[in-house]
Amino acid sequence: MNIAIVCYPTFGGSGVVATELGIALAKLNHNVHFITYKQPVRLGLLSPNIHFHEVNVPEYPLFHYQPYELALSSKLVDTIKKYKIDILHVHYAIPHAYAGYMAKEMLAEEGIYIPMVTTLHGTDITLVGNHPYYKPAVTFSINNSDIVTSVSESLKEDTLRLFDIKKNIEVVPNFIDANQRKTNFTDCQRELMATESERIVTHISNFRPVKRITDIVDIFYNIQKKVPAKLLMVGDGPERKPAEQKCKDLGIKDKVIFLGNSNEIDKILCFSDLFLLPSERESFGLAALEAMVNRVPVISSNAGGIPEVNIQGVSGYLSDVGNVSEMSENSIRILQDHKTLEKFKQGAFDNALKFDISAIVPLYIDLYESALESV
Ligand code: GMT
Repeated sequence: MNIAIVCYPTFGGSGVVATELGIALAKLNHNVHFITYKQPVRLGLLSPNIHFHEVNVPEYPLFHYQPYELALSSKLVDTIKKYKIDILHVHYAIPHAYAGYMAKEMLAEEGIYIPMVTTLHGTDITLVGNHPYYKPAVTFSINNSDIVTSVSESLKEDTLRLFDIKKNIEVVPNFIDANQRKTNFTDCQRELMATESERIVTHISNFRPVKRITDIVDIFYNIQKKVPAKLLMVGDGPERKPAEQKCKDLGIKDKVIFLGNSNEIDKILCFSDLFLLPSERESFGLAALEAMVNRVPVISSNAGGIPEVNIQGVSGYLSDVGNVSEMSENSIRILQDHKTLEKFKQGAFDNALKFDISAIVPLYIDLYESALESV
């Protein structure tokens, strides 16, 4: 198949999933065309099966907001015609499903029919899309997609509760490639980050308020009082500065390393002992799954779809949002002795295998085929 994928190219979960899916489809000999404003961060070298088409938005001083949706839908029309695209897969409803719908309509005028699969990722439904300013357009573009998927049962329920949806929503969970991790596992340079006796606690996100970054600092503050430890904070965003200040105020700044955005997530996770994800909301928690496949147990909140990914007492522990003291106690329980830590590391890895790419990518291919049959 010739498949066009529209996604955000930045360090967000939806862009990562879209990119990994495209790479997997290309390995299965499909032609994959990424259409977005920058080459996606997880997309390495382009290959004969992987193409990238940049959406350019010319600056015009009259416009307070430059019309990205317009440029994207025009680029979609051109690319779909030029490369004879069979299927359009848009990740994140805003504004991708809306631009995709417009492209479909323009192509229909020329007698070209292209099915559109829309994957809902989380904040496009629970935070941004639900805003009254966006809601009618988001509802319209979901209802006018040929196939709609969500990354968890929880997100499906949220979508049906918050929007007037007339379409069936298929749940296709996010995934990891367990095999790829095994082969990359040789250059784990733990000694660069901590001493032999210290445990390494890690958090990875875009540091937005929904991630409750200050809870992470509080949990770590409690951990390091009982267990020698370092905290690695990976990513960047509005909550980073306040978190750095809080570490200074608590006198733990020497034990916390802010690494900024990184493309070397697996390298960092391979020497981590515990992953913290106390989010206010989380449709899935891809970062937690990436931790688990690297044998890192997870202490998380029980928000949204996280309970579908992190299993209580097996791959880690879950608590109510904001219950910092319970999250701290559970972290210490996992970290305090080697035997318990090893048990949770194995539990995390075994649990991650349920989400291996080999089980999930065929689900998308089946959906593409059924969308094409309906043409
Ligand atoms: O939450 C983020 O940091 C990024 C965001 C995105 O839209 O890229 O992530 C959402 O999609 C991910 C991939 O499906 C999910 O794993 C995240 O749970 C989801 N984030 C939220 O729901 C807050």
